[in-house]
Amino acid sequence: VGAALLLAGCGSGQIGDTGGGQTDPNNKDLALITGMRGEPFYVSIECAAQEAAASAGYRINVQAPEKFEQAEQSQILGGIVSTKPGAVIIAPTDDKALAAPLQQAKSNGIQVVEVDTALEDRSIAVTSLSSDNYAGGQLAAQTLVQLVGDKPGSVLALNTKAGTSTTDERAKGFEEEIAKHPNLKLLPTQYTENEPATAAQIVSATLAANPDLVGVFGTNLNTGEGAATALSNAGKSGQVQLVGFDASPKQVDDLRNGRVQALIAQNPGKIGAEGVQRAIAAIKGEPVEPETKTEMIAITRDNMEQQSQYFYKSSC
Ligand code: T6T
Repeated sequence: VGAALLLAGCGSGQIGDTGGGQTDPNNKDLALITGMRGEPFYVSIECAAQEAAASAGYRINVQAPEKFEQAEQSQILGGIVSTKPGAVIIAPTDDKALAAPLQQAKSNGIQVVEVDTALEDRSIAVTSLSSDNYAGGQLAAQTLVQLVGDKPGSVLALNTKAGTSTTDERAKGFEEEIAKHPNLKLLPTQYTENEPATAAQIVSATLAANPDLVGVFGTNLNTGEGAATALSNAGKSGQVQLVGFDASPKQVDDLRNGRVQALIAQNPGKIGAEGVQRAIAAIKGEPVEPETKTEMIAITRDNMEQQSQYFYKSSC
């Protein structure tokens, strides 16, 4: 850790960088491009980022695609690059497709800061802030195992879109942890394209084909919300244990009313605030830690009232 910190300290964000243009250290304009408009995880990032930018005396232009979708996000990025901010703070919706436009932004002297999701190519962003998503998937599995107890049966994980770095890592952590429990049969992970209705359809079909289903893991907000609907419609809430990821107002309601048994909550406020601070440091040419993993917590009905600081916002 010491060596990694030292390297970060010397780097000013430039070590290992290739193809970066000159950034004006006096540029006071930031841009934040989240993964999806109006979605509580990203709204919580946005609120914290706006506060951090204002208190540092920076302007911040916040934009997002209507859906978690790389084509619209790339278009938004193109528009923002033409306004020449000092940094773009972004949650790339695809770990490969956003690499070329972000490299282009960097070549134009714009510092790239990743929040939440990340590119496969680690050389483009000066820094990356996210939950430890692999560990989050493991935590979800451990929580589900506790909820299921000794009961043998099938378990299903719902991923979103292939190429989403966060949910891919969560699914992997979950699968590898569940494999340690021979009484649980892991069904093939299914993709929902981040549509709650698709998640609901998959869970309904899985229940019909696997009457021994004992647990479901929704790797993010939309998959978990869809799974809760399907289990409730089938009269299976609380019989099939559901562990969700994220803590939107609806997910928290579902935890309270027993449609969901546990949530793995992230800390989007910290990701948003630190994302802005790192962006400002990178613009000024100051040292920037290249990667930070923020904490997560497993919330159940029993401890939820003590953990309300982790609940997400639907508006600032
Ligand atoms: O789970 C979050 C985020 O971490 C993920 O990358 C995409 O989905 C969410 O925004 C929830 O919808």
